[in-house]
Amino acid sequence: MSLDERRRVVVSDPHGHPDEFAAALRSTGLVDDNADWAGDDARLFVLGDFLDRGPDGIGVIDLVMRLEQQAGGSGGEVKALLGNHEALTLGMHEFGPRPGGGRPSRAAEIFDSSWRRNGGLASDQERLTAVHLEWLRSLPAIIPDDDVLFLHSDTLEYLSWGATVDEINTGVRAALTSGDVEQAWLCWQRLTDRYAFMGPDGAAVARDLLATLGGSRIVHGHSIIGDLTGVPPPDVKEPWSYAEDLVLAIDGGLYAGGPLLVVEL
Ligand SMILES: [Mn+2]
Repeated sequence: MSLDERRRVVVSDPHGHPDEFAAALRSTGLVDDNADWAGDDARLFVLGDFLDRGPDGIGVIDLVMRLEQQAGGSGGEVKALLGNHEALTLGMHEFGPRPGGGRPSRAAEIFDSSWRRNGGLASDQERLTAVHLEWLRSLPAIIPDDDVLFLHSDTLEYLSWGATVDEINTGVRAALTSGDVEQAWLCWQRLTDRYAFMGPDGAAVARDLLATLGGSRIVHGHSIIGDLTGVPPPDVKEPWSYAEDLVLAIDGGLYAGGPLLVVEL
């Protein structure tokens, strides 16, 4: 059980769809018709992948940043996690080919092709400001919240950076600000891994990760419920609890025709 008695809501993977994101939040009373915070002292967790695959990733980031500011005014809170697409966006910005920059390096070509294959939009890259970049680089990779461990990705790769939440968040931030293309690439690759809690050992794997990092339940986005369960995304209606109820998947797969689930914990 949560020690904090305020309402706790979680949503993930809005992927460039600010209007759908605002509508989903509006349906649970967290924002009003202008997409301004109306959630009073509620706490909203957004588990990453703001960009790519949808038309307006910057619009999603601007909305989350604005709600962060507004929620504080009424005793609420908005907390955002780093997704693999944020790592990709930062890598593309820093190491991708420069327009008119001549022949790109091999590293630039690799980032560029991966970004294209994963739904990257030039319009998002062009609109990234210094404020967006600083905000993205400051996002934690993991948020522990009382009983819950919030992750973007269903992977154990987080442990490559350390054995505590602080070590991991510090390591990821260092990688994203290192200026080192190898570290930036590894960050994107590791956070793209998935399915760690599936299969017969899934519960044991989840239990081990919770014993290491704390919490009694993992809540993640990233791997869409349709892919985890075989249910077509348009038929997904609710989050999926699995691995002996130690893990909750909440990404309905908006970009694949599924719902943007807003989940009360
Ligand atoms: Mn993801």
